[in-house]
Order: sequence, then C-alpha cells, then structure tokens
Amino acid sequence: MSRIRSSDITDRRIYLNRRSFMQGLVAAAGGVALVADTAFAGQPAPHGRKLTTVRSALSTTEKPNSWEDITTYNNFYEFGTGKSDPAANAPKYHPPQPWTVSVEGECAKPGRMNLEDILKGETLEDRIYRHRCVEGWSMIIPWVGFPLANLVKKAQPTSKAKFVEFTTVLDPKQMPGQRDDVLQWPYVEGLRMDEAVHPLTILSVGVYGEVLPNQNGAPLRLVVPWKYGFKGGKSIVRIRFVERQPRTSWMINWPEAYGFYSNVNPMVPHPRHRQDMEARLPSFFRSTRTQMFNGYADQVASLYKGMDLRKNY
Ligand SMILES: Nc1nc2c(c(=O)[nH]1)N[C@H]1C(S)=C(S)[C@@H](COP(=O)(O)O)O[C@H]1N2
Ligand SMILES: [Mo]
Repeated sequence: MSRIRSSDITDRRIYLNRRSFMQGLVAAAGGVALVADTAFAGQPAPHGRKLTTVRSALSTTEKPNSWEDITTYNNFYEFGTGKSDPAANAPKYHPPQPWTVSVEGECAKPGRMNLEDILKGETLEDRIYRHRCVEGWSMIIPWVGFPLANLVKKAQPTSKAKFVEFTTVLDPKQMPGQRDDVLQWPYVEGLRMDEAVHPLTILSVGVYGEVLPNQNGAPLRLVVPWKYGFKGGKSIVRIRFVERQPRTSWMINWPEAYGFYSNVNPMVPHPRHRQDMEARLPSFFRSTRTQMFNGYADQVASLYKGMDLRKNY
C-alpha cells in the first residue's frame, strides 16, 4: 500500500496555518528548525520541515515504528473512536493561533502562556519511547519534546500542589467526537506531582523531528512512557496544580477498568484486555511480553514503593 502523506490530506489553508505555527516554534526555540536531522534518515518527511533537536539519553535503542504507523493508527476520541478516525478527521482541525495554555491552581505563577513562551529557552529532545496502549498494542515512537518538570518549575507550585491536572481543548464545532458522550469532555488526565516532575515525563510538540500531526495531539501533548497511552492527554490547554487527585475522564467512564495510576503492569488485567502480552505494531499478534512499568522500572519503581499496585491500578 502506498504511503498516505499528510500533504495529500491537508488542505492548503491548514498547511499555511501549520507553517505559521512552525515559524512560531522557530522563533521560540531561537532560530533552530528547518535543519535536516540525520538521525532518522530514510524515513519520510511528510511536511519537509524538521525541528532541530538533540538526542535524549533517555531514549530506547529499539527501532521506531514508521511515520505511517504512528500517524494513522491513533486513539483520539475527539475525532472518533476508530483507530483510523483521527488520521481522517484531525487534519481538518484548526488549532487556535496562538495556542495558549492556562496554568492554574496551587502555584505562585499562574497565568496564560503562549506555546512560544512555553518553548522559550527549551532544548527540544528526541525521546524514543515505548508506547503501550491499554488495548494491547504498542509502538516505538520518536517524540520531540521537553521535560514537563521545566514548565512545572516556572509555575512554582505551592506545597499544597500534590497533583497536576491536564485538560484537552474543548471545541465540539471542530471535534466531532465531542458531540457524543462517549467520554466526559473536555478530556482530563492527571499525574501525581512526583510523576509529573520525573525526568521521563515530557510535553511533546513533535514526532520524527517534525511538528506533531493533529492526530497525535498537536500542538502540545503529554507523554508518560511507563503508563498506558491514555494517560498522555492531547492538545492541552490547561495545566492545573491541585491538592486532590483529579477525576480523569477515563476514571469517570469506567472506574473498575481505568484507575488513576494506570502504570503498565503485566499482572493486573483490564476487564477486557490481558496486559501480560502486547502486539508490537505493525504486527497484530500479541507476541511481545509486556514489561513492568513498560520497561522503565529501573527509573520509576521507586515512586511506588510501599504501594499495593493491584489496588492502585
Ligand atoms: N484528548 C485525548 N487524549 C488522548 C486520547 C483521547 O482520546 N483524547 N487517547 C489516549 C490514548 S487511549 C492513547 S493510546 C494515546 C494515543 O496517542 P497516539 O495516537 O499519539 O499514539 O493518546 C491518549 N490521549
Ligand atoms: Mo490507549
């Protein structure tokens, strides 16, 4: 099958929109960008526009999935519940320009921040991470991002801030999925403070050295590689520091299946999905053994010392 390039499914207006977003990124990152990155030579460059990045030491050495796998097999219920719905519907979405994130709650520096300001002074890193969906499939994804801890630091959370809540944009006019009540909208996710500032936790603005396609959560999405994929909220417009554990959209949807922690754990099955094996796309056979904390146990197991992970699923 021939590759679907996003230039084929993106109209010119959106292309220009993406360009101006890119220019914002370039300005923000201080004149980087538009430089070919050799790390992924041989992979298609669907927009022909690359970000300048540095390779992160926290990357896995496993071979990344193809651009096509990563951008055409997605979960993004705002654009439909089918795996191919986001690639079909999300390219038509117009992110507001400029994209602003409201930083709220228990912090000394609340306020609205433009994405450009958020990226100012950040070094964008290639973070090749394992990505494990609770439904049983997995991929290796070369994200581009920066540590969430950097943004948390700028906000100066107070001692009352025990959790961080992440909210996706609410735009039912442009997001057909938000006109159905499959989930509570807007999509809400959350992390404990120590999880949020862990060096593996990133905010991503790109994949394969390019600006994030809409279906992957443009322009800014959360990535927490030791947790199931649904913890990675997309298209984030609000980050709130709170004292109490946030009520996330998935917990409200089905609390017995979706706990707050949702750490990848081969020993705790989901009511509908076993978790001890996974299908590494593009294969649909569950022939890969799932690792505790998705293979990141050395880095994160200490966060959960003394906790019963069967209860705190
Ligand atoms: N706003 C929002 N974020 C979301 C979702 C969603 O439906 N809406 N799906 C989650 C799920 S279930 C997964 S597995 C990942 C998929 O990310 P990817 O499409 O970039 O692979 O996004 C997560 N973030
Ligand atoms: Mo998922």
